[in-house]
Amino acid sequence: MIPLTLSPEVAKAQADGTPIVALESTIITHGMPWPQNVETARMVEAVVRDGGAVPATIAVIDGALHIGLTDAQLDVLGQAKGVAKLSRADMAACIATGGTGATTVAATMIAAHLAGIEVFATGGIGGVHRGAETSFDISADLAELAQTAVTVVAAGAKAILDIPKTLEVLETSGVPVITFGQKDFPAFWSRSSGLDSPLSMDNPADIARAHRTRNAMGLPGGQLVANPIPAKAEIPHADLAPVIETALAAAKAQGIAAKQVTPFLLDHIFHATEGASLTANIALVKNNAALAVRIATALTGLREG
Ligand code: PSU
Ligand code: MN
Repeated sequence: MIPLTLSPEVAKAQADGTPIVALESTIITHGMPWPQNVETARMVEAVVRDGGAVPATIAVIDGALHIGLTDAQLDVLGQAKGVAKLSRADMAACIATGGTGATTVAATMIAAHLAGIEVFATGGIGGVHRGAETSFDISADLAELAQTAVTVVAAGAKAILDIPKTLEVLETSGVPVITFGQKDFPAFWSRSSGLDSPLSMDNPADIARAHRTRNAMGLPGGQLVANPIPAKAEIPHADLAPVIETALAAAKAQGIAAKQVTPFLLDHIFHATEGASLTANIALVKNNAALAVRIATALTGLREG
């Protein structure tokens, strides 16, 4: 098997049976501007530690697959220019050629699974883009959820995506979509997308048991846990809708395609909202990390039982 570079903290957690929560790095390099990206990464790691678990931020650095980054590595990654955005298609090539790259949800799931980590927290997953019927732009995150047994906690899908089509693809690929604490599927910056969530649970222990039951049944793939943004941090959909339309139009006018689409839209919306979208994004990632800790802790209990 490919060698993993575990941070000392992660190695100790594995030896001790302490719950571990995986975290992605594309949100740092392509999802938020510096210095808020590094500050957020540190805050999210602190949330995980405060909950009694250990954070494992994942990235490829000089050809090594890191499970857990040091503070210094986080700093370098957060300021580096031109870091690759890695998904299932290109992570192995990056490792094989000694490159450096940040992991998306898909790549982070693969790495977490290799390291035996079952729970992963992020902001939002990639999904079916609007206009996918002509562009075919569907994030590899969805196919990954269908095949890799990691439970991913996110704040639903962003309104820059086609949320109904995203839910359809998840259903077709057999991915459980579990909204935490409400019936409505959340839409990242807003608590509600106006769509019913396929599943809903109020208890992290139920989510942990559902994860284990799928494993026990031999069903491949993970679960998407949709955790609504805290009410006080929410941006009403009506406020964001025109900003999103402008961002999508700008992407089209500038011929933005493939991997550049999501980072371009996030950056555009950050500027158009004068940072309000980022403030909300930070709040929801922390909220997701806190829930991921509870699920990871519940899973540890099940293993012992
Ligand atoms: N959502 C965010 N911030 C992000 C991303 C999603 O709020 O930074 C990143 C994640 O790493 C996700 C990726 O896996 O974007 C999806 O990219 P694409 O749409 O190109 O598959
Ligand atoms: Mn895409």
